[in-house]
Amino acid sequence: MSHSGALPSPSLPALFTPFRLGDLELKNRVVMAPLTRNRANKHDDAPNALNVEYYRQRAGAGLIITEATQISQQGQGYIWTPGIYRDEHIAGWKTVTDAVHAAGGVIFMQLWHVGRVSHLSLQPGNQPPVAPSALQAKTKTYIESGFAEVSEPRALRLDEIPGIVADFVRGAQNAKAAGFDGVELHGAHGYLLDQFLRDGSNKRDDAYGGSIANRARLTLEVVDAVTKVFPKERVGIRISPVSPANDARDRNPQEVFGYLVQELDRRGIGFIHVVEGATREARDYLPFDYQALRKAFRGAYIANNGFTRALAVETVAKGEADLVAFGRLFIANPDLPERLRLDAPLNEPDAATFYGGDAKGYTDYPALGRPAGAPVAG
Ligand code: 8OZ
Repeated sequence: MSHSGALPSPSLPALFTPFRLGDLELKNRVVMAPLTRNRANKHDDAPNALNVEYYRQRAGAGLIITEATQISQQGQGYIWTPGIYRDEHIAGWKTVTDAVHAAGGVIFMQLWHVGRVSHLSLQPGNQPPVAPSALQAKTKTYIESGFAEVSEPRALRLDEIPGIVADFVRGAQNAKAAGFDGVELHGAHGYLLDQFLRDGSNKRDDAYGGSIANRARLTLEVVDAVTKVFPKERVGIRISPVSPANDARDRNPQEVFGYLVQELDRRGIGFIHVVEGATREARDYLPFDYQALRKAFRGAYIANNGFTRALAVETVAKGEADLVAFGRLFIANPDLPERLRLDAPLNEPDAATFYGGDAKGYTDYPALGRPAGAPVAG
């Protein structure tokens, strides 16, 4: 149902107007969501010229958030995802940020540690992946040979936790060296930070388990450390309070994420990026009051998950979100903000080419009025 007929209708919906994120001026409120595409270099997990072209084509976004990028080899859970822990990674990402900036875009890196969502074959020395507790997730990853059950993890020792925080700090420092405007922490979808937050995966009895404050401790330590690398307004976090992705479960998500967001507000970070509902399922998969998070947080609220043009326009017009992140639509439409603004037809995403492969289904989606693969900007 739309109320737009009854509301005063400004010539340009707020979704297409600029937004001030800290000291950054975003040219519109259409965000490119982080999207795993598995097309980094096979030999060193560094971004390459094809990845540069993909991001450059999408520089019309108000804000690009990169695909999830591992902060260490231990933080990797899928084959051919990019890293941000070696000099080659910094150099490769610098070519991406240069191209996006030259095309007038703003780009944040999503910093990622997968925790238990990994496989022996991807881990240093083929050792078990790490997790808050030694509980195997009921989920799959993909490795060189195809889909595989994730491996049984081992619990991180208390004395290893400072090293995890340090890896996030190194990731943020490297992202800064690579020219990123800011970073988003991946606190969603059952990866390491989310594993600590939730009682289904965190059975620890030390300072990082048990109470909600203890389960949120690692995430908040990472936030505190990374906001010393980037100004606090240039740090955001993605959360997915009710998503069951990668076997994420909690008995009381409203309370857990209510506490977390209250603490993030105290720290003054730039945004929370909220995956509303379950990944690739209905938004109302489980009851959750997202507006309670929005009201508890003075920074920007990015909403995500299955938004259509109409819903995004309405959500921003009503003030229920500052920005809306689109995933699948951005895969298929390099010029998505322009198409949405014009209410032009959209290309359909091809799921067969989402993960891995080459230019097909990656940089060959046509922009409006341009043949497939032709430059979008610059
Ligand atoms: C799809 C495939 C692999 C990883 C996420 C980083 O869900 C991911 C991801 C998505 O956040």
